[in-house]
Amino acid sequence: MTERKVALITGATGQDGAYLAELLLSKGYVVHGLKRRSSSFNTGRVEHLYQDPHEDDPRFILHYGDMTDSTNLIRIVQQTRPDEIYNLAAQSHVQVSFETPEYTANADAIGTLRLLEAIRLLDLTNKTRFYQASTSELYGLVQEVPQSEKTPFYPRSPYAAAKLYGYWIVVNYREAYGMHASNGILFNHESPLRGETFVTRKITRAVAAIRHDRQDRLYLGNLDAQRDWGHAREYVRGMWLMMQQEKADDYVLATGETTRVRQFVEWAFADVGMDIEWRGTGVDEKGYLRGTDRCVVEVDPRYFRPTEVDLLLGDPTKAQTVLGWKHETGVRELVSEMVREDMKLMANAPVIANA
Ligand code: NDP
Ligand code: GDR
Repeated sequence: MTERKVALITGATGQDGAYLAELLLSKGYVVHGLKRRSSSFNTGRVEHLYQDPHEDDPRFILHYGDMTDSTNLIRIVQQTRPDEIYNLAAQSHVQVSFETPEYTANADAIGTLRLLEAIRLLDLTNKTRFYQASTSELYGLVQEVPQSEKTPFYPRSPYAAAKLYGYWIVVNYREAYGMHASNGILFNHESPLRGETFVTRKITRAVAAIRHDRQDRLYLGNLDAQRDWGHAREYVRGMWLMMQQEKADDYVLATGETTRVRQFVEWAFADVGMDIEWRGTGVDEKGYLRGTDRCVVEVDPRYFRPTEVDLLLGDPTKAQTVLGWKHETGVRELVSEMVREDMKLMANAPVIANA
């Protein structure tokens, strides 16, 4: 019998971690995941994969850990001796990174280094392959459209600056030590499992709440930002494909189509048969939003970022050619799936506080 492959996923409780764990389990892997200690349950996205640790030979095992704790990471890598590490854990919210820049650097930048060092210290350089969750946020200030592996980086947030370190330390460990370490430069990818504070999920959740009369308006920031939105389930397959290549390398995963936030909002409300009343771009001298009438979508400057990324549009040609990867779900279909799932959740939710 051939040995099962072993994977370690950091960020296993996040959107991508959940889809990736599902994919790897379906391929016969033993999957170890890192989860953070929290005062309430944070494993909702992987509940369906949960296996009682008392069962014989469990294939999905969660370990407490944190990207800011070297000894913990070294111990988990030592215990699990993975064939593949997928480093998905991160403080992944761009706006929050302006509030918590030092923590974001610690978890996202130095956390990546800690894992690479764990592989090296434990003499696993020739055994363990490494995937780094790099991001289209690295491109930041628009210099070239569409953006490919060759486009220069210009990070526009503490998050992106931390991820820039992560990107380059991965390249360096590949070149310096011959490690099989790859960067997936992934453009935005969403799903019904997306965190509720990212704009797509915030919108689809609000649409469902408004449709069910549980919320009367949706506050948003920059409606003109343009993003290349794909489906998370398809992007985790791209991560896995990168790890199966003989040679490590860096790849863009994107759809090659970009959409404004405003358009996403329009499609989402259209799906539940509602018209939008757009309101307010300013605040009065006291800092209150102008206008008191009931409305559906209102711009609130508190969601503006100190520095914004205006336009992301990826060129996935290399991934198509080398990995044979291509997105399947278009953005319009993605919106409908997310609205449909949030409508179901809202119909079953007892009481929801106004967002
Ligand atoms: P999520 O925010 O949904 O998940 C992040 C995961 O990281 C969660 O499991 C979270 O734990 C965990 N985490 C956060 N901080 C720490 C820490 N200090 N120690 C250990 N675990 C931690 O992100 P996504 O799934 O959307 O993204 C996965 C990765 O891909 C991230 O690195 C993100 O930056 C990157 N990325 C995402 C893109 C996207 O569009 N989704 C695009 C490009 C890159 P908990 O559940 O407890 O919060
Ligand atoms: P992003 O995703 O910053 O691209 O990072 P997010 O959904 O937060 O923002 C996308 C765009 O929408 C604008 N926006 C708002 N954003 C939020 N969150 N809330 C609002 O109310 C709002 N109104 C407008 C933003 O200004 C922005 O332009 C995501 C994360 O998953 C990162 O981890 C990942 O690296 C990148 O995608 C690629």
